[in-house]
Amino acid sequence: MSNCRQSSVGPRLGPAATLTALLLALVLVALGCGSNEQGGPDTTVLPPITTAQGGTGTAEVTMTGFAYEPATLTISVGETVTWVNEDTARHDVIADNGEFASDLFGQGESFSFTFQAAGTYPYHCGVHPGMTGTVIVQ
Ligand SMILES: [Cu+2]
Repeated sequence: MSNCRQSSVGPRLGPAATLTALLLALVLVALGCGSNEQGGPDTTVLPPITTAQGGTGTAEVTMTGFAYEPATLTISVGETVTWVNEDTARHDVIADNGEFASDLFGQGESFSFTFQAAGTYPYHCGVHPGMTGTVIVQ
C-alpha cells in the first residue's frame, strides 16, 4: 500500500502548527490589551442596584413605594436598564418622548430597554402621574 508514504505529511504540519499557535497568542494578547483599557475587571456578579459606573452593561431601577429608585440614573451609551417592580401595584415605564414604553407589569416582573444614543430621557408611570424618573445616557 502506498498509503504508508503519507505518513511523511505529518512532519510538514509542524511549522504550520507553530505559526497557528503564534497567531493565536498574538490574538489573545491583543484581546487582553483591549479589555485592560476599561480598567474594570469583568468579575461583576452582583447586579448594580444604584448607578452604573459604565461598561457594566446593565443597570437596575426598582419600582417601590410608588417611586422609581433611583429616580435619576446615569449610564453609558449602549447600556441596558431594567426596571423591576417590587410594589404590589402594577406600574409601567413610559418615556416622555415616546422612545420606549412598557406594558403594565406586576410585582416581581421587569422591563428592560437598551439606550443606544446619548441624551436625557425623562419617563413616568402611565397610571401614577407623580411617579417619574430620568435616565441620563452619557
Ligand atoms: Cu405606577
